[in-house]
Amino acid sequence: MSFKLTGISVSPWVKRTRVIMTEKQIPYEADPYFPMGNPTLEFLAISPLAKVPVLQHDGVTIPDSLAICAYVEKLYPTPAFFPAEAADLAQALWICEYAAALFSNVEGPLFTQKVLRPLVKQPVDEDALAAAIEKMPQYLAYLDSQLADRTFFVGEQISIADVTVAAIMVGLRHADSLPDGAMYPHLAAFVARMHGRQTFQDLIAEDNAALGRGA
Ligand SMILES: N[C@@H](CCC(=O)N[C@@H](CS)C(=O)NCC(=O)O)C(=O)O
Repeated sequence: MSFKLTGISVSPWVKRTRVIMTEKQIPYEADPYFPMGNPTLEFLAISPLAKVPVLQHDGVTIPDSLAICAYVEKLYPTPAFFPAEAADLAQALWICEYAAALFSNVEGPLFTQKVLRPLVKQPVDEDALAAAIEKMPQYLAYLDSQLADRTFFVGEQISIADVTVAAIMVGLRHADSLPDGAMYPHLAAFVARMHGRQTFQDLIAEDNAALGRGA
């Protein structure tokens, strides 16, 4: 049965799903739809919150990226992205939750103001931009402290936590706001490593094309 993934991959939530499906070598059809606050009735029927991504597979419809990642993990257990050990799994999911707050409070507003609005020739909301910039250090410092000298956020191998943080960091990359290596050395090195993976390289190139930017 084929997999269909709806959602433009500039979205970090679509991106984390695509990275994990690609790393698991699951073939899928990508439909780069974005509702832009004005979803079609057809889209609402598969995504009640009007958000991307949505996965459709074998009569199952899943309108949330974490649920999608958990679903494909069950179907294709290797390579694993959900840690097996209880405390590690809890920590990985917590980092995902923390990254969601980084998305809502920092990356989303920054990306909207610094990338999307100029792209569609809308004025930048300077207050929204300043609020996001003000909140950014606390998030970056916490993530840096959670990594410390380790390669990955949890355990010895890549997990959903790493993919999620790195996916959100792609938005900061597009907004020229990546963590400063002098202030957040662990996080900056982590982002460089993660964005150097082929799966991220390919999606960053796809973003650049969608955003009308050079590589
Ligand atoms: N918890 C959801 C969040 C998805 C989400 O926020 N998607 C945004 C794009 S990044 C969206 O679809 N927004 C729709 C809109 O703004 O119209 C998930 O992980 O899938």
